[in-house]
Amino acid sequence: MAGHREPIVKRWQGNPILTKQDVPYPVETVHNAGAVKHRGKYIMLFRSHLCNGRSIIGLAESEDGFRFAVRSKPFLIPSQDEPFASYEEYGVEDPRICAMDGEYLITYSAYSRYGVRIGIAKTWNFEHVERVSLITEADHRNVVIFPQKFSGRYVRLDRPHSNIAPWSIWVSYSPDLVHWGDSKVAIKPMPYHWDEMKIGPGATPIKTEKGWLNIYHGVFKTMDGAVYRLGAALHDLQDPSKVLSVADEWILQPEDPWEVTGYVHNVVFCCGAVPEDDGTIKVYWGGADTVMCAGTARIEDIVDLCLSNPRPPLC
Ligand code: BMA
Repeated sequence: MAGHREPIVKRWQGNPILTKQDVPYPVETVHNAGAVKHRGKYIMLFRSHLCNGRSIIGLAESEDGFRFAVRSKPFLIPSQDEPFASYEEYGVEDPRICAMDGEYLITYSAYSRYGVRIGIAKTWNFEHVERVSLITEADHRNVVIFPQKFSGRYVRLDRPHSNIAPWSIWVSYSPDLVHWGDSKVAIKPMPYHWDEMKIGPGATPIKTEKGWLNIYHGVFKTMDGAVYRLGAALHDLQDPSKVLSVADEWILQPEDPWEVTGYVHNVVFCCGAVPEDDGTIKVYWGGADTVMCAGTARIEDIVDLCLSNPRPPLC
């Protein structure tokens, strides 16, 4: 028997795919990018720390999903207009992109003296971008919107902070992208497990035959700090608040030198994955909050991992 499992996510041999040297304006990091395919081209909206420690969002484009060129100007910087300006003064972070009805909804973390909340911006062409709404109070992060409505409502996964329970993944609904409610907990970290400290949604969910694939991050606290890994879960196709299965094992952990060492060591953090017609996906992740990396996986392999060796979603 082999001493290790075949990797589910195969790393691109040219990793890291994007670093601060590729950015034509001054930034210190390039990480945690949302990703989507738009008119045959791959788009990444990536986060960068500036030298003052606050973050902005840039745009990179690619023909093949691996070799990216960065636009000359940032894509999303803190808004000057209210009500957004007050809540974005410390920066905008960790964007996710959801293709919906011919537009792209971008959810991002908005940081300010009042905490962290989630904003939505939208674009149809990645040239113009406009703010839509601030959809949570403090403290929420990691919102992904399902790329389909359910009984006429938008559905999101998110991760509120709480001092009482470990930070879990929740689901909420909205008729209009402004008002959200009917919230329920969906997945909780599992005690003494690779994701025991906290979990949060990662990539925008991907529709598969067996359910919505949710690639999420899970964190384990060690004597040397936290380790961020990626895991996978399946949500019911008709009712995404219903979790069909959570894979017991992670699908990716920090291993390459630029994932193990950097601005924050031992981090792989996913904000986007792009499904392809041949049954594979390209998964994108930030390495050590410093660079962007990519890999490929067969969707069926991740789904099988969820179904063949699950752990309870709420334990
Ligand atoms: C999380 C977020 C992410 C970051 C990760 C590791 O709490 O801030 O943006 O990648 O920590 O530092």
